[in-house]
Amino acid sequence: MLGTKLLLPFLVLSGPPVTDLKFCEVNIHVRHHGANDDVLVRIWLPSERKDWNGRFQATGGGGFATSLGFVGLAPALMQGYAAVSTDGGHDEWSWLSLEWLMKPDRTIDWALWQNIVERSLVEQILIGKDIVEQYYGDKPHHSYWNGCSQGGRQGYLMAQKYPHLLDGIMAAAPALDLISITMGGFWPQFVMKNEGTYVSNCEFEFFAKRLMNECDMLDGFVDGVIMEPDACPFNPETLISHTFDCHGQNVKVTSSMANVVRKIIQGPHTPLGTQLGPGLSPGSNYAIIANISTTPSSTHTQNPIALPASAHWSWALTTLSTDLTALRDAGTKLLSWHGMADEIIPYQHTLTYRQRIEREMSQVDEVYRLFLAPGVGHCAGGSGPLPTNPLAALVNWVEEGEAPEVLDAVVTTARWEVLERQVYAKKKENWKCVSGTSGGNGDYRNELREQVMGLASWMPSWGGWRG
Ligand SMILES: [Ca+2]
Repeated sequence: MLGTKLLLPFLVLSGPPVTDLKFCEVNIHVRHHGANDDVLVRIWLPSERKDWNGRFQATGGGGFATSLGFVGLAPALMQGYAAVSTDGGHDEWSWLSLEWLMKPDRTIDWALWQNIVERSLVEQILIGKDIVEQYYGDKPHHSYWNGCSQGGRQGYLMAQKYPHLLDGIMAAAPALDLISITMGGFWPQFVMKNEGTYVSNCEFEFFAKRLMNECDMLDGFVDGVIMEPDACPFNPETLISHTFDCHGQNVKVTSSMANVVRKIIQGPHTPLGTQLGPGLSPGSNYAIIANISTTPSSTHTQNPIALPASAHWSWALTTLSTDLTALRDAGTKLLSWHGMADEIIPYQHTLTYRQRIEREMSQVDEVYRLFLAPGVGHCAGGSGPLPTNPLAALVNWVEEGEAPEVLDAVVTTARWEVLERQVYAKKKENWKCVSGTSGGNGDYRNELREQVMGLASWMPSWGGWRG
């Protein structure tokens, strides 16, 4: 396939169409014994050997898509990789739907589920590497995983169970626990229904602006980015009786509205106060999952993201094993990052996983590095500096032995200035106990952290911005 013109959704937003990619596409169909499936494995190979960087890249999925097809393949090809994706035997664009999981008799097709959970991920690597060798006559000198969200989860699965197939794994904003993430996604809608108060997107925007006004400067920069969202002491109840304008209508903050916002930020608790999952991080976009539309007559309508999950089958997607022995033994590196304003998968899920690893394994940073990107949304977006090429940092770590301490990132300001920034690694040695005197500036951080996160002794110490 020569000179193919592609319009990649995410590149359309930030640059011109991708044109003139020169590559060979190999499509292989796999069928499994005892399963009624037809799995497409698609390999893109730079047409000419001189254009191949000698590396292999397996691309991950998103939502309930096993991989993203050309959306993942084209960027890899542009950087000289031979790359592979797989549809897992189902609709490649079913990001939010699991309709493909149902057999005609409405029972679950466990063979297809097995594909997205694990089987097709492994097979695409084995098949892809073999095709690369057949095409060029040489094996790739290094192999990588690259994915975000579902693709991030898949990367963590590779790290936990199949690290020997890869030299490096780039896994961003991983969906490590589908049930918890889905329950968290319904939490704002649940809170509003329980309270009988539906806070519209416009009304949320008022709270979000006041929150940003209060917490933006805590990190020393008024830039629309909150570097430590957990330290933001915003209390929506201080805004009760304040009035503001929403589409020409005067709105007065009620105690019920403030209660809704507080609960959404705090996240779900048991009746005894045990935290069941993180809330929506201060600074993230509430309109995605706390999405309430309004009409001119002020009718408020809930618009939940219909993300399916059930304990009956979601357990298979749970990728929380803390045994990274195989990763260490294989010498494979896991580089991960997560936006701290992620509006779909709160970054605390990944941070908690990392902290569990730190409790069970020594010298974690030798094989696994996590970067938290302040102000960045799910895989991209938000107002914070977005890591520009974490895969390149991983390659440098794997092939040159230079473990990344920072990820280069860029942010476009409200005045369309493009600024270069760096996102720092969340290393254990970067954490320190912070003391404070009662009533002094900053001691609320410890108190809040103890209450909300249960992290009595530890808090991150950010090095601040550079560049
Ligand atoms: Ca700031």
